[in-house]
Amino acid sequence: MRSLLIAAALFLPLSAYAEVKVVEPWIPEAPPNAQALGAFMVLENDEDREVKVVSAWAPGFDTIELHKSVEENGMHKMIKQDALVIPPMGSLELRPGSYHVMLIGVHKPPKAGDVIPLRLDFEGLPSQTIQVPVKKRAEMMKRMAPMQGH
Ligand SMILES: [Cu+2]
Repeated sequence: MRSLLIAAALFLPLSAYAEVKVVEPWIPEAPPNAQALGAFMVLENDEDREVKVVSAWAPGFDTIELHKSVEENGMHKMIKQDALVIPPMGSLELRPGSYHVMLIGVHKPPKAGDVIPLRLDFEGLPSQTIQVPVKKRAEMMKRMAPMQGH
């Protein structure tokens, strides 16, 4: 029992510095009159406890929220989330029609080829700033199509 406790204590500092892996982040190119944009990515969690994104920030927007898109009675709507929860030893996919980071109040519509620094704030872990490329929506949707339905 005593050796177990020591082992647990030794592992604590390690997990405190573990980072969430962000895979293939992207933001769709904005139409000229866009008021808000979604940011999409896959968040991977190697820890054996859930990890939460509780807020986000990027320059060039009035405010940033965490959202989930849902269909209700044929109506498309977005529901503000307190956190995006990445399950233990699992991943959370942010994609059109589901979870996303909502960039609201676009100061200058970003174009394909731009890169936006996006800071993700985690509960109990250091924040991470990731570089998110802006891409043409049609291209990305085509690439994602084979991935859907599983
Ligand atoms: Cu949204």
